[in-house]
Amino acid sequence: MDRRHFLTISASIGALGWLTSRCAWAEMDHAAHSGGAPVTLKTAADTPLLSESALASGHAHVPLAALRNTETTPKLFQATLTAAAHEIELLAGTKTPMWLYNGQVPGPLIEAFEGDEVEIRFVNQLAQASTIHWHGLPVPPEQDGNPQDAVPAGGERVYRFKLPKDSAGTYWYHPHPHGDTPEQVYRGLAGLFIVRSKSDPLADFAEQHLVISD
Ligand SMILES: [Cu+2]
Repeated sequence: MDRRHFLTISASIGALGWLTSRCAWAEMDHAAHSGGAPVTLKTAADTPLLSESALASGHAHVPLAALRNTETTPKLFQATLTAAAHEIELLAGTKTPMWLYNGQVPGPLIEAFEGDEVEIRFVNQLAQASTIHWHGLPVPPEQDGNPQDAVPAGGERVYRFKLPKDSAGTYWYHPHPHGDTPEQVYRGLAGLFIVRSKSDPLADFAEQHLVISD
């Protein structure tokens, strides 16, 4: 990896990490001001922090698992995202309860092209209402998982939108129900959405996708 490439990747990771944490905090702030259920976060006083050596390190980076397109028709991306509670072994021997899309942390990576039609069936197996908000994507309001369009616990719906020309970029998706957005995001519901261009001038660059959460 040459230095320039490294800087490019660092800049992308930095921007995404910043975006993710900034949005999560903005959502918490929003919930605090909109009369949503109070958000109670455990503090270090409740739960001691892990030692630095408790987490795995030194391993090769594992690529993000992609959401498989179940449709063979060209220019159509069709798949299902199911939000549900899971227990994940982030630490060997310890089960951590999380709420996840398709059981994956982070949620599956969605990759599609400008001009594609996207149809994502959302199955809500959480015990509370939820939505999927396509953060930053140019999506019609009624398809953008806004709080007024919540999918009830046990319900489902299909989100349909077309990825317009010049929308190529790195985005993320997350729940956006009224009042419960912070809890659903910090329990693990979030994933990357990459829109590609057929004429990407940087297509030959190697990529590595990281999702940074806290
Ligand atoms: Cu957002």
